Amino acid sequence: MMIKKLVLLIISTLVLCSCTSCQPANVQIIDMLSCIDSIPPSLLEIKGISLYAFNLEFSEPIGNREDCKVQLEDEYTTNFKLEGSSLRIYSNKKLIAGKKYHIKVEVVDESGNSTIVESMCFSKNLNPAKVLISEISTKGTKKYGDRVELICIDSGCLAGITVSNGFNYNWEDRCVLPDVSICSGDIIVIGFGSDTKADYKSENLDGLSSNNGCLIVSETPDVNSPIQDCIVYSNKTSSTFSGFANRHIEETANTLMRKGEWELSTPLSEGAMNTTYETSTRSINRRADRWGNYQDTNAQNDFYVTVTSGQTFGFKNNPREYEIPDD
Ligand SMILES: [Ca+2]
Ligand SMILES: [Ca+2]
Repeated sequence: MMIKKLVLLIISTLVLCSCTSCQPANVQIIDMLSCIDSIPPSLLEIKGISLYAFNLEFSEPIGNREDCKVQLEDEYTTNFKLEGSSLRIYSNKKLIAGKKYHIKVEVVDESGNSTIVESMCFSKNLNPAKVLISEISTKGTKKYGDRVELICIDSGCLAGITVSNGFNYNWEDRCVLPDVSICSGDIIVIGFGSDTKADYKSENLDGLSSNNGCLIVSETPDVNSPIQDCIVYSNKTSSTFSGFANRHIEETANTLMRKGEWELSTPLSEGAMNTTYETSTRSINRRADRWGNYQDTNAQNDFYVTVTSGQTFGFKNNPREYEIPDD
């Protein structure tokens, strides 16, 4: 045993001496010699997959089942299944669609490195409604606050449908809708300002970005959720960040355009819905065809600014468009 350790020490020393200028340094060289994985698994993704199950995806295969501990909220008893780097949690009781659940797991990789993860996760909505953004107000006042109106174009359940101003974890405000069924043609209003009267309210109520911004309706609050609709808006006066005056908005707009959710333009803000003439009562409205069907071509022409006092949150849109003064 002593001889083996001595040989290993000599080899380590030789390798270290011959690699003093190499990167990365000592820790990894010793790890390579001993072939020991010392990094615990990290959580890559967590999502609801049915009304009874969640799936957690880790960075590497999970080892022994006996070493794992899984815990869902108090009233729920659970079972779980391991499959490579996936851990599937099953609840013995039906979950509420679109509700946020607290999950705690302890997992151990094949080398015995353990990690504890605590996370909130939304349960799956199996019959999501389809909605479009029908009206928005980003220049709200106390009387007429910042709002987003959605119209249902395909009946279903709202649970988990999320309206946010950014992607994945990179948003400033959002509203995750509750377990409510709606029918085609139904209209709902989400308030983003603190004094707004609305059916639902955003998490922070800080108001929407007035002149430049993006609003995204995604099917779930999860990372990489399918997108149902979006709007990119700008007053097109800034010379920075592709005309959006803000890096986060520029990045979000760029992602929407790359995904084909909004028409690509150069500079990026050129194709955005123009907010110059919007006010607290002149909201931005989705355009309807002559039969009253809302159009969705993922471009600025899908929207217009309505006339003064023309906002109609909770009701059918006012078809009268604001006429830009000649001057
Ligand atoms: Ca769209
Ligand atoms: Ca309306």
